[in-house]
Amino acid sequence: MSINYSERIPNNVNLAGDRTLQRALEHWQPRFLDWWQEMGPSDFAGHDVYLRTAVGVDVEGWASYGAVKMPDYRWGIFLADAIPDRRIGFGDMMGEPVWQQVPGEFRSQFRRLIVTQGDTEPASVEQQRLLGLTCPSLYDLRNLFQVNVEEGRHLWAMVYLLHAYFGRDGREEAEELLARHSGDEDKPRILGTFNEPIEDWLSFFCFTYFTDRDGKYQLKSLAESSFDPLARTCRFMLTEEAHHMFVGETGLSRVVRRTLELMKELGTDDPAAIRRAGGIDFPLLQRYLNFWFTSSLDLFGSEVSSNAATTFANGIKGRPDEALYEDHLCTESTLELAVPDDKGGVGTETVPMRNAMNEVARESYVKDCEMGLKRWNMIIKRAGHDLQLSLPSTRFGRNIGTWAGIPTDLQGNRMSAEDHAHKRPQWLPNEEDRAFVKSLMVRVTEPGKMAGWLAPPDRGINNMPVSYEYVRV
Ligand code: BYC
Ligand code: FE
Ligand code: FE
Repeated sequence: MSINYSERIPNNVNLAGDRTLQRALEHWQPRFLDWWQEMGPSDFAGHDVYLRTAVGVDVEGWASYGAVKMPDYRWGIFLADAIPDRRIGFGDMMGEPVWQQVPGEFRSQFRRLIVTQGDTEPASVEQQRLLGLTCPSLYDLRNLFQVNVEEGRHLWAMVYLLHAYFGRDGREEAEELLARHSGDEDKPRILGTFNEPIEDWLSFFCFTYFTDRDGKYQLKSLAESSFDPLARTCRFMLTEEAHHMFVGETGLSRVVRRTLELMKELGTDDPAAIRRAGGIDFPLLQRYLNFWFTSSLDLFGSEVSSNAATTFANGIKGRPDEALYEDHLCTESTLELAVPDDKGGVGTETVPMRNAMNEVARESYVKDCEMGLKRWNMIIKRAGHDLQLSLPSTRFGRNIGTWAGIPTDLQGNRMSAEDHAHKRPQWLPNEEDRAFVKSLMVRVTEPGKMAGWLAPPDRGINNMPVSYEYVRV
């Protein structure tokens, strides 16, 4: 069904055909707008931003581009087209028709997952609220706002499901999604990474590279769900998500390229010299990568999880790209996990596959993360340097799961807590790093100009030149 933009809430779910639901969502809409004004991007409400808006749900040509003031963005409800005769693809009910309603016995599990997914979307907007004030270029400012409005729409996607399929407690959860806030002492967001501050653009690029990519993998898992409206919502969200990770990957590439330029100009890779010239040295970049990668690993949950086993068995949440696996039941298979042994080393434990589904998803995610590193390392190598960026061990710096709170080095070797505390400033962003990065954050708003720590992008948005005025006063 095509998207209807003549309604107050644009949608392709025939909202006008269900007056009660439509009224409930129209009641939530002004609260969302209040939240956007209060917690969303600061200072730029009156600016024209060159944004893309969804106009269809086909993979090709689903977006139109044009100048929009963010508060006028048409947030709506868009589901990918239904797949005729779709069947459950994994778990105990494999092969049965998918569900158009939530089965009563799985209601609370679905609600928990949808609320958790929904919570991350506005959280990220809150985390990025002040970044516009220090944008490195108008091109980047526009990308930030594109990501922000789409995360706002992802919130709409989950709120639609809560309202349409969960009745009164769904409506209450939708209110709570606007009441919890990132980093709030009393009412924080649900998952760890979404309470971490994002106060500089290096963190923003790391977040969109690593944390939006967790979004990709979680959405892929939920796109396999037997609850068809959830699967269809997530399938469409994934098409939007690609741009968020593009912002992260190209942002970090541009940091690398700019640093290499400075190294060439200065004839040295000395971090102090690079900092004096206003660039981001590679050891510092590596520490930021370590932090955001590690934090995002936690978002997959514990390696051994009864929640994961239950949601897989019940067809609620599959593995990312379930079709790539041969065995969709996983009743007999097992996974070997690296676990801390009692001699201060690393041992192994064999766990039933269903309980290890979080780890299976995390492993796919790590492989995907490595692609960017390969690309950045290629750029570094081509410039004639031996230095390589890398991802730390998945055992390093964890706060969730088997390795939570266990001190290891970047390779995952265990070590004493004292030794770890001593080395930590070399491995994770330290006070000095943060202060330095902060000092680089100056606002650049002349069309086509870039801040000194960042190379320009290869091309603009939607075939527009890099020097296009992407955000206009
Ligand atoms: N921080 O059995 P466990 C995105 C909790 S990102 C805090 O280990 P389970 C986006 C867990 O909630 C994608 N708490 O794990 C990106 C549970 O608590 P309850 C977001 C954590 O349940 C950028 C307890 O520990 N989507 O879209 O198998 C910008 C035991 O859990 C954490 C989803 O996450 C943590 N890191 O799996 C914008 C998908 N990890 O319930 C957007 C929906 C675990 O016992 N969520 N806990 O009180 C899920 O699938 C699952 O809830 C999780 C955890 C994968 C998160
Ligand atoms: Fe999202
Ligand atoms: Fe995203």
